[in-house]
Amino acid sequence: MKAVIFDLDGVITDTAKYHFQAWKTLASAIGIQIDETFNEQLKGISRMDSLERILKFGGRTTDFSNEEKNRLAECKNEDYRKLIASMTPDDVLPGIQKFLSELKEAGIKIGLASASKNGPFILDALKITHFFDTIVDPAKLKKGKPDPEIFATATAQLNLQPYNCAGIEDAVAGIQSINEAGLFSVGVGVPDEVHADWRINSTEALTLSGLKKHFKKKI
Ligand code: B16
Ligand code: MG
Repeated sequence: MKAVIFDLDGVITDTAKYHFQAWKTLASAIGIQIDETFNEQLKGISRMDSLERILKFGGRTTDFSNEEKNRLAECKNEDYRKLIASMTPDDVLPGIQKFLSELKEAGIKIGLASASKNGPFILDALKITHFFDTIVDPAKLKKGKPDPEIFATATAQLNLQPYNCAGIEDAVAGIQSINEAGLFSVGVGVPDEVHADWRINSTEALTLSGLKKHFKKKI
């Protein structure tokens, strides 16, 4: 195994609660009420695709021009940026800091495959940017998760073949992206109906020895 590619939200830190809060405020301002169950569908989904899903859910798909939709998405992002402004290294999920150190010491490359355009800002706030050998820019992708493009791009940026890499995800769309791109998939708390090569309940279970053991088994 030559590289591990991380998702951000739900794997490195829990920004889902802030995304939810910001989307809930925005949706409610245009007369749509969303709850936590609906929010599960937005995990790993790009900002604009999330807005489209909310509009569809509220039956308002055709009510806004592209310009208005861009403004709505921007409005949500401003709100979201305010909520994440106070993030610190204490917000790194359990086990992640240690796991990143283990990978670094073992000479295994580390990549980020997050749908979030705020990814680099969040890594900085968490003070873990230095661990990353590559970060995919989601603005340059043609298709978002569940399309394999984002994980395939991460491995290509490292000049590695997908089968030599592992990807870690918490969202259904994300794990589908890893599987289709041909990486070894690690699912953190993903529902039983989606396939993950190694299934764990919490990031605390992430260790290099555990990952290597399961990775070898698959090969
Ligand atoms: P932004 P991930 C995703 O992050 C979130 O899960 C998703 O809810 C969000 O809409 C998306 O990033 C885009 O985020 O608005 O900050 O560009 O799970 O792929 O790390
Ligand atoms: Mg995620």
